[in-house]
Amino acid sequence: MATPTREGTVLETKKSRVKPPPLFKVLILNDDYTPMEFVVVVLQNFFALSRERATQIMLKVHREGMGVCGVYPRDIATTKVEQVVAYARRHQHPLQCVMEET
Ligand code: TYC
Repeated sequence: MATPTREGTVLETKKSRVKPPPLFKVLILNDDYTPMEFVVVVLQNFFALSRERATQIMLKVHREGMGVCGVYPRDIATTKVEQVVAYARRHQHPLQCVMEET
């Protein structure tokens, strides 16, 4: 496709051959032992969610088994997963956090 400018030059647009970087969902999984309040605090502190949104997501995970905390580029998703799992283990809770390409 060619787009003439006012100055008379022609800008040729070219189809990009590079794919946009992939995005990853960060998910938390339900378990029978991690306290609900702990999960809400994790969602607020690591995913910058309001108390209300964090509570909604925690309850969805509690009822349905898993839920999305956020969507990020690979490096950021990897760091979130590592931080959440390390924080949960430090507090001796079995909370699981994983990532999955969108
Ligand atoms: N099922 C847990 C309980 O009843 C609460 C919980 C919610 C645990 C979400 C993990 O990702 C989770 N205490």
